[in-house]
Amino acid sequence: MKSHDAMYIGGEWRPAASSDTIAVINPADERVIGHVPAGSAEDVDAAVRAARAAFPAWAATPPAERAALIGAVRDALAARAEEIAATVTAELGAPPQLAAAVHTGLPIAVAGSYAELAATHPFEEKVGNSVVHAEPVGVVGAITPWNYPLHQIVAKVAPALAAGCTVVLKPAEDTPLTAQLFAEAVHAAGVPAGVFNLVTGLGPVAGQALAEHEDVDLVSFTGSTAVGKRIGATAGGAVKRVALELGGKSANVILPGADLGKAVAVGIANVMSNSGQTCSAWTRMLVHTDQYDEAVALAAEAVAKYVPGERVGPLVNAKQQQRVRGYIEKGVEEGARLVAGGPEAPLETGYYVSPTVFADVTPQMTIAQEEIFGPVVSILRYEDEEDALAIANGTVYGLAGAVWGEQEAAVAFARRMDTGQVDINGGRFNPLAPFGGYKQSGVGRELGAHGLAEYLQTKSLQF
Ligand code: TXE
Repeated sequence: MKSHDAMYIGGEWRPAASSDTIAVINPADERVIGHVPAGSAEDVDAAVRAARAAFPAWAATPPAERAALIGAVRDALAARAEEIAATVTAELGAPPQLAAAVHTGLPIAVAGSYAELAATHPFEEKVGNSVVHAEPVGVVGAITPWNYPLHQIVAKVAPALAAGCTVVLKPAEDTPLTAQLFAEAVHAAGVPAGVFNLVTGLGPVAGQALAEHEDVDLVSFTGSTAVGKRIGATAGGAVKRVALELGGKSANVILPGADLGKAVAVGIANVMSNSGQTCSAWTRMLVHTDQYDEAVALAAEAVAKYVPGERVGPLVNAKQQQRVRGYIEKGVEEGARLVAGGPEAPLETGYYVSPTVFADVTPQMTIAQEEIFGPVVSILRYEDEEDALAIANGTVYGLAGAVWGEQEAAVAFARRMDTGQVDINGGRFNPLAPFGGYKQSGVGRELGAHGLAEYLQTKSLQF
């Protein structure tokens, strides 16, 4: 893998302030595949200055021109799709098919959606005797995680640029090579210098410096709830805008009228995809007591198809592998019944975890409350719909969910769920629909017009 030994700041690759580097490791074979600079507060400051300098001209650029440049970024990404997919496979461990379809195809579609939205969004609106202008918030500090390396970047940078904001990106230290490819695409597209800047580095160093920088107007963060809370507190203290996409513990509610076989199979597939490293994963399967044993048998059958090293990749790093194995041990300790998998690593090399299914999970168990972020499904039993609703809503999170059943009943149930997104009988991904959390899953929305609105502030002129 090719890696830059520099930061992308002010339209060029510049050496970092210090010579410290971060090794990038392939989690499937534990080999070092590259090094990137470990950015410092000094690098972050240089990037924020570049973004500030570029802001007035970019904000004043007509939306149609911004749209054309975002379209050019989309095309530059599409032209290098194979290389992007290979890079995601190398630094995240995603199986090639997943890397191509989800990790590459999906963010390219999201970039395309913002090229269109930037061109069509009404940045000016008449409200009675007022004209309301939607103006860019300013300089954005974007901090992204490793689980969907390119998607997380595009979901922040594309709407920010569409709004007329300029950006400093601090990507996750585990997956910086995809971020460097993104910076190359921005450069190739001809986006003006300073509009997008990349600082690689560690979270508590470069990430924290960006989140605390006084000349950043909006911090958009996706990652752990613990870090998100800290960033939210800092932003609140400084009275600056913040968007947080945090953890989840989503419920997959199977109502008695559902196609049980399909609901269980898709539910298992949803969690096994990306080795369970998806904030919206349906990690709690809720089944009516009359269908419980059948669902558990179907789940055991379905999960057997997910072979580590083939359909299921490793976890991103040794720390995450340990963490997930620890949760599986905890599940056993607290009395849940292992139906498949377990805490032992399935392969000697690579940060793999066995696809695991737990039955007899009760709502208060740790594995039913905390985000595990691995290929682990908990199957819970409910007595009636009210019980199912209480269980579904009974965590601190509220990011996503699924309901299976007769259409009207499923929609009625979904409307009572405290969560930001619900798939009814296996819905399809929609890049225009808002994505984001209720409760401790976050603040703000990504994707579509709602995602764009995060980067805008309004000014009313009265006549
Ligand atoms: O997250 P971190 P980690 C959850 C998931 C996972 C857990 C831990 O449950 O098991 O978080 O993952 C940067 N100031 N999610 O440790 O540390 C960091 O460099 C500023 C859910 O990898 O939150 C990276 O760029 N930034 C999630 C980003 O924050 C800081 C996706 C995320 O890393 C920082 C990932 C600091 N003090 C993990 N410390 C989702 N919602 O999709 C770290 N960072």
